Amino acid sequence: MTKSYRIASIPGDGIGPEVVSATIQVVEKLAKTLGTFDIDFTHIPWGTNYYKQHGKYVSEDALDHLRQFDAGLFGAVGDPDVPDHISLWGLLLAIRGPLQLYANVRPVRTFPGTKCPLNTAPEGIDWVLVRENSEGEYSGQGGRSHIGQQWEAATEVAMFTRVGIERIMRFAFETAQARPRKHLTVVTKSNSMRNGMVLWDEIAALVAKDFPDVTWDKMLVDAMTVRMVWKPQSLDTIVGANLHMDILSDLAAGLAGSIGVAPSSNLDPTRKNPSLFEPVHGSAFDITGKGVANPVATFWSAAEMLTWVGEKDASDKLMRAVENVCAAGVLTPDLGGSANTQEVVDAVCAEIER
Ligand code: GGG
Repeated sequence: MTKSYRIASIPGDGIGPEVVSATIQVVEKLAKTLGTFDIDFTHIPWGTNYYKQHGKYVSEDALDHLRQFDAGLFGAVGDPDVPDHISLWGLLLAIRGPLQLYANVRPVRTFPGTKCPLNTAPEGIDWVLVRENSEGEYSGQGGRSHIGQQWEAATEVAMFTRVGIERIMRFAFETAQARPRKHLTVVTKSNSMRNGMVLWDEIAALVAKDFPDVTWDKMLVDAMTVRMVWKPQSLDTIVGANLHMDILSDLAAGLAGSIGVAPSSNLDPTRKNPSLFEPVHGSAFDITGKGVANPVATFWSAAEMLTWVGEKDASDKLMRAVENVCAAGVLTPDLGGSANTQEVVDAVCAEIER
């Protein structure tokens, strides 16, 4: 029997609608060509326009609504008219935390036909970054006092729990174990942050005992930035806290080629809730509406989504098509090419049909 998937499509702001619409065209072409599964995208209009009309970024029943789907495909959030912390907490963080999408997986790879812009890794980069996605600096703990006074104070508490660290550590070791090199680097800042980060170190050492076939090491986040630039081949799978990995994953994407190709998966590994797939990049207002946004990060996010729901062959076919198109030089300007978004879509669709 042909399997059917219901996907929530949340294009959001800026270039989000452009890259999500590009991806729907490509995934629908894939489903039609293969004929092995059906996929149905339902448009959900959450984002800054919705906020301007309704005073909130998502509907009242947002979480229950999302639970009706097999997965979500998200574009971007952020708009010059609204402070970034309002839009991010109103939309993305309002979904990730409550749905317990605690594992944010960000693979980074140099694509055929592209190269590392700074030439730090002439042979290309191939890493998987695992970002703890539910606590740490993004747990929403803290506040402001003495507002407007000289000694106004603001705290942003990095909150970590044993359960939260252990589940992401286990997930990261499993991810490393499934890759050929079986190597994990645990990133902390346990010299200056002497509570939460020390707990990370302790739990890493405990969980490592259950994975004797995985080699692992640990790095302070500041030193890690240097290692990523100077010794990229020494790294494979990398795990760290929410803020650290938010920053390192942008660096990784920039080193490997372009943030325009970097995907991410917000996973609930228990599968109680639908997972959400999105490009790493944001709304990119400088290029919104120009038709030149790179859709590859969202294509790759959709490929990760297909793997997650159980359509690995379709996912592999999509990635092969994207790689062939890149290798043939059909690249958007962020990768040094001159193709526009629709030309990349058309080239990938043609490649899928071949
Ligand atoms: N497509 C992802 C997006 O719009 N990201 C905006 C952003 O600032 N994200 C921060 C985060 O991933 O925590």
